[in-house]
Amino acid sequence: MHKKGILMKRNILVIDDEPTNRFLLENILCEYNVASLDSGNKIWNFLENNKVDLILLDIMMPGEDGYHVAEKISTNEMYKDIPIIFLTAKDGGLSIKKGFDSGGYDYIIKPFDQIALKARIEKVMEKKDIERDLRKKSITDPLTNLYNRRYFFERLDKQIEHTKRTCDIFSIAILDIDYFKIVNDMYGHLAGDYVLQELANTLTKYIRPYDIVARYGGEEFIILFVECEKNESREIIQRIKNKIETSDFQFENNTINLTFSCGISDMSDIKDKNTIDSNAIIKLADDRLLAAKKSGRNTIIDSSE
Ligand code: GH3
Ligand code: MG
Ligand code: MG
Repeated sequence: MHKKGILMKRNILVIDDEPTNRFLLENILCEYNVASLDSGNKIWNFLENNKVDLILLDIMMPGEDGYHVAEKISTNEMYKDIPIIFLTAKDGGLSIKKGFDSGGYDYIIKPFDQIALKARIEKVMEKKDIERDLRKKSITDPLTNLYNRRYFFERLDKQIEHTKRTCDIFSIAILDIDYFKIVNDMYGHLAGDYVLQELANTLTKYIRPYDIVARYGGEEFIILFVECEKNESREIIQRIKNKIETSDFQFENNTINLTFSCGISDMSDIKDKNTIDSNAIIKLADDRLLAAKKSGRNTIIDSSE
C-alpha cells in the first residue's frame, strides 16, 4: 500500500504521439516518475522492463489507437492490474463509453485542468490500492499467509483449461499433518498454529516459484505442481517430508515433532484429457491421502492399487 509520508514515487507511463503533450505531462507531474512513449506498439517492451503504476493513454495515434492498446493491456494476465486513464481530445458520450468498455479506469478530455488531472490520478491509484489489498485478503489464508482454497481452485481451473489446449502436464499433492489433534491437545492451540505456520514456510521454501501452494483446510495443504509429472513432484514432497521429519519445532519450552501423509495425482491418472476437471483430479489425490493414513501415516502415495 502507498503510505503517505513515505517517499515512494509512483511510476506513470504516458503514451501520446504528440511531443508537446508528452513534454507537458512530464513537467507537470513532477511528484511522480514519468516516462513517455510516442506509440502504443512500444508499450510491451517497456512493461517487460519497468514497473508501471498507472498509464495515461491518448486515443488518436498513428498505428494502433488507444482503445486497442487499452483492450490488450486490460486482458493481459500480467498487466491487467495497471489502471489506465484516457487523456484525449476525443469527446462525446460514445467515445467515453468506448474508453470504459475497452478497459479504461477513467477518462479525461483535453485540454485538461492540472489540479483536476492530479486529483483523478491520485484517486485512481488510491482505489487500485484498496482493490489490490482486498483481492490479496480474499485469496490469502491469514494464519499461514499461503493462498486459500478459493484461489487454488481459480488457478487449478485455469491450469486445466490450459492443459486441455496444450496437453501440458501438471500434478496435485494433498498433505495432511499426522495426529495434529494431539499437538493441540498436548501443547495448546497456539502451538498448533505455530506448527502450521512453520510447515507453510517450509512448503513455500521447497516448492518452485511457479508452483501454487494453498491451505486446503485446517491442517491440510494442497500444491499444484506446474509442468511436473508425479514422479518429480513426489521427489519434492519427499524432500519436504525429510525436512519436517528431522525438524524440532520449538514452541515456548516444548519441542514438537511432526510427520505428514500425502496423496499425489497427475494427468496420467486421467484417461480422457477432455473430461478432466478439478474435482476428479483432486479426488484421486485425496483417496491416496486416505490410503496413506490407513497404511500407518507418514507416507506418500501416488498411485491407486
Ligand atoms: P490424522 O492423522 O488422521 O490426520 O489425525 P489428526 O489429528 O491430524 O486429524 P483430525 O482431523 O482428527 O484433527 C485435526 C485437528 O486440526 C482438529 C482441529 O482442531 C485442528 N485444527 C484445524 N485448524 C486449526 C488451526 O487453524 N489451528 C490449530 N491450532 N488447530 C487447527
Ligand atoms: Mg491430520
Ligand atoms: Mg485433516
